[in-house]
Amino acid sequence: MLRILLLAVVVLSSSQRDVVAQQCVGDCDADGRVTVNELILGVNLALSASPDLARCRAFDDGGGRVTIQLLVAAVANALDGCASADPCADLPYVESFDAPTDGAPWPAPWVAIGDSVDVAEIRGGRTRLRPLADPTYSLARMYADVRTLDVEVVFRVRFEDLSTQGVGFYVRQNGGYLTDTNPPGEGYSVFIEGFRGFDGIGVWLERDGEEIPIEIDRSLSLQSDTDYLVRFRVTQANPTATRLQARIWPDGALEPLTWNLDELDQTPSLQNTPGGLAIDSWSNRRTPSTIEAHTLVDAIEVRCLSPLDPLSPRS
Ligand SMILES: [Ca+2]
Ligand SMILES: [Ca+2]
Repeated sequence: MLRILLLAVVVLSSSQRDVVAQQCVGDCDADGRVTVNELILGVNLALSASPDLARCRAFDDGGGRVTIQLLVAAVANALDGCASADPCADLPYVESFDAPTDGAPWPAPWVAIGDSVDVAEIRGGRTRLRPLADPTYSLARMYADVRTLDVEVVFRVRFEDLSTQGVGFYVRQNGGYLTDTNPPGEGYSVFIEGFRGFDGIGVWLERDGEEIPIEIDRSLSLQSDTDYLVRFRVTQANPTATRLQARIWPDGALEPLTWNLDELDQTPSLQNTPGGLAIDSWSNRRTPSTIEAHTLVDAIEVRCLSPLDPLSPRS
């Protein structure tokens, strides 16, 4: 039975590879390759009535099942390599969060990661996110498996209590949460903050689960309960460096022509490394305090900047 299914998957993969090879499905240990052992594990999980997907999240279809399409994609990734997948396959990604019902969960593919989300819901056509107070680092993170590499992101952000809060928006994010997951969190982000005695926008990276500022513009003057728009561009400048550009302006005002930040970063593990989207809600309040304020993110647009994409803004 196992051999027949594997054979069927291999045959199917030749015709469906282009359709499904958009993420590194089947790469259980996230080492950038899909091995025969990982394929066999996937088939065994597919044959199980109640698959233990903790053994390999890279075979989860999002609903706790291993579908034939996922197995086909895994074979394609085993043959072609993970990096060969089309980096624009999931893009553009546009989400208005205009859910009809207040209190609805964030729409798929957004999921909470890290066990630190207290509130994550839709209210008034936008997201509300709030972390659980932690003894050392109060950070809620939502993740979306939307493949990004060279991209431009625009989103709207609002703070209920800017003096205690920050909001991060990650691309190339690997689905990890700080050092709590294996592998730990990695990615590039823009971070808007007001909790350290200045109002700022920064470009940051997460490496081995540690969030590190690359550069911060501390010259802003932001306010709570006010809508801002943020544009964040991440592009592979050359094989060893990524360019990170970010700007913020009040919603309704004319968008500035200049970037607040325009930086290069050479962290090896983040070069040419695709990943998903993540949104962080940070609070400087820690236990035994509680956290009452939310951060609100809305109107997300993510566009591919690959020169292969005819709709790319770069062209
Ligand atoms: Ca692997
Ligand atoms: Ca909305």
